[in-house]
Amino acid sequence: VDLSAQIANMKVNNLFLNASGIHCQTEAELDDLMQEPVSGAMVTKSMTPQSRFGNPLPRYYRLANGSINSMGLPNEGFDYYMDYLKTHDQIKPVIVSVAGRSKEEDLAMLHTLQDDDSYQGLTELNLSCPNVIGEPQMAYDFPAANDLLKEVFSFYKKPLGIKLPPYFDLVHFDQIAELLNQYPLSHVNTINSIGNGLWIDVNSETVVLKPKGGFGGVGGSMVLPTALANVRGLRQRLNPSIKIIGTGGVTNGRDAFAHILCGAEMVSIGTQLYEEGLGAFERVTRELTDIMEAKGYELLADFRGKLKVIE
Ligand code: RRO
Repeated sequence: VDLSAQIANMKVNNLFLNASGIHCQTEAELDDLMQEPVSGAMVTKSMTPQSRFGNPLPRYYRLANGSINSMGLPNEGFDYYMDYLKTHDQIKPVIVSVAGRSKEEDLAMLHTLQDDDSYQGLTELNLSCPNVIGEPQMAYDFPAANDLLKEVFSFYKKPLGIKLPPYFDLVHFDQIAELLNQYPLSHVNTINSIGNGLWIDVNSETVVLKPKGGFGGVGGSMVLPTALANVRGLRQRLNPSIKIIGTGGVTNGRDAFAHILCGAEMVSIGTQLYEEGLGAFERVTRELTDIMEAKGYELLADFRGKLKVIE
């Protein structure tokens, strides 16, 4: 079967990539993703202009059906990743994820990307980090997000997508889609972790994460229904030119198949990739291939977005 996909100028022969934040902070980790033989693309850890240690530890905790994290945007800084791109062969496309801590930081990084002729890749603006202390998730503030995008697209001409948090009300799907449809986005990536969950160790009567009193972003299979609803809800509302990267709750080929049925062009693996290691790409790809073969599907387009509803 053919698992190829395309977003803007980025063509891949396999639809899977890491979810941003997973195995993509350091040069060694990026090299691992670059050498991994199955995944079609990769994305960097969300970056800020300066390197950051992030939040105090413990800041990741494995749950029975997922994970909770409050990493706090640890990254090596914008220049480190630009240098990585200039000094490493790109066997597969690299999406650059930017997450400034202010509008000014976002604009500064995007200006540098726009002005760098050697950079022609896809960029993703993360408007949905739930874990930086004192900073709300921008994509829940529609006027602020609109302000930022208006300014960004006044100068930014390369392919740009945005990373969204999950929405939970259809009115919010309507509102964010109407806002995003004003802009020539290459894609939206949905969902980020479900922000500000809380897990408790009942024996010790204590939270499991140190930052923010234990509050953190929830990921893994427990968020799959929310992820599918967001891929589906946005696919039904966004301009067809805006592709969707489906992220959230993918642990096997069936989950990926479901994301594609909802309209995903590409699919990311987060918590499962962290827990299983990079071999997850080969396994999930094989599982998806098996399902497609059993159903007689040759292309992702044979079933992408073709979810059936009960009349
Ligand atoms: O670094 C993080 O704490 C983090 C980020 Br930037 C994000 O976008 N999503 C997430 O779950 N964690």
